[in-house]
Amino acid sequence: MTKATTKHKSEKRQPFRSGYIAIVGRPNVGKSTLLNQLLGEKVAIVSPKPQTTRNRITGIKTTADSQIVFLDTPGIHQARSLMSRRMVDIALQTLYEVNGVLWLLDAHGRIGPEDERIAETLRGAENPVFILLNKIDLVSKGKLLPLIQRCSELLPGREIVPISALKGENLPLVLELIEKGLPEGQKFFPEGEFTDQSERFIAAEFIREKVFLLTREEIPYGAGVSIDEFTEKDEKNLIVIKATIHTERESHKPILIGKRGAMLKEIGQRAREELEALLGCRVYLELFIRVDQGWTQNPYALTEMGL
Ligand SMILES: Nc1nc2c(ncn2[C@@H]2O[C@H](COP(=O)(O)OP(=O)(O)OP(=O)(O)O)[C@@H](O)[C@H]2O)c(=O)[nH]1
Ligand SMILES: [Mg+2]
Repeated sequence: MTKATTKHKSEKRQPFRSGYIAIVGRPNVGKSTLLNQLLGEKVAIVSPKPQTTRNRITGIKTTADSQIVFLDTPGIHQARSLMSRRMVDIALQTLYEVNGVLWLLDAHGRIGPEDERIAETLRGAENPVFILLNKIDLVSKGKLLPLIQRCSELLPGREIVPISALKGENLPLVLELIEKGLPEGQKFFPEGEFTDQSERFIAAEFIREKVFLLTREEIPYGAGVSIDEFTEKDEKNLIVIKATIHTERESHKPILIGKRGAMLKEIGQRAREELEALLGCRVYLELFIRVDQGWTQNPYALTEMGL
């Protein structure tokens, strides 16, 4: 007999629900911030620059009543490079594999033609689509109503929730709405697991995030990170990570290294601190830089990076 039936004999316990939910939207609208806030864990990297997320990032939220598997995706935009095209394809493909969609729009930015194109894609969706108007902490209440109106015109008949992913505003309501719309089903992942990304992948992403945060112009967009070594030394409570930052151009290399290696040191130090917190042990991180001319246009190099 379960706890619920002994406690409330007349109350019937809700069936367990589970499913996959895509998080989509234009670049920089706050998709990865939302994923991290919903989970209370950092699984996706975040930066003020658009096109930060390049792969599909899984985040798992398990409660007593449900398991939601969130799929954070790269921003949908007019792709020019091969890498951008692959990123957008990842996002669009995800729409076919889920039980529901969170479509994020930026209340502080412009709602424009790219949002209209996304709306068109979502118009025929049979599963629940929730429109989340994000970054409401940056707009006055008076400006919100016309924006909500605009959203309802873009995609009629769908629930619209104004949120602040950064401040956590209205996120419990979002979770409640998602849960209600999920099909009955079992857990896909064991309790306690909050992502299926490997530690190697997360390590590469944390390093890439620091490149995004610390460098400017086209440098972050031409950078990719691969892990060359990831060795756990249990007896020393230490993980040794050796990673390579691939850069597209010879001219980017001295910038990534910095004056007397200052930039590379800063990238490494910040990534190491975060990795130590995530992995719960000391991390020895060694970074290398390699020029891979035009790797973002090379199909094989992109596949190597999981794109
Ligand atoms: N003020 C405010 N800033 C936010 C909010 N949500 C996200 N941001 C900021 O917006 C920027 C972009 O956030 P991300 O989560 O990386 O956006 P994204 O949609 O995942 O971006 P891509 O991966 O590039 O598509 C970051 O600087 C965030 O701190 C919010 O609710 N309020
Ligand atoms: Mg992102």
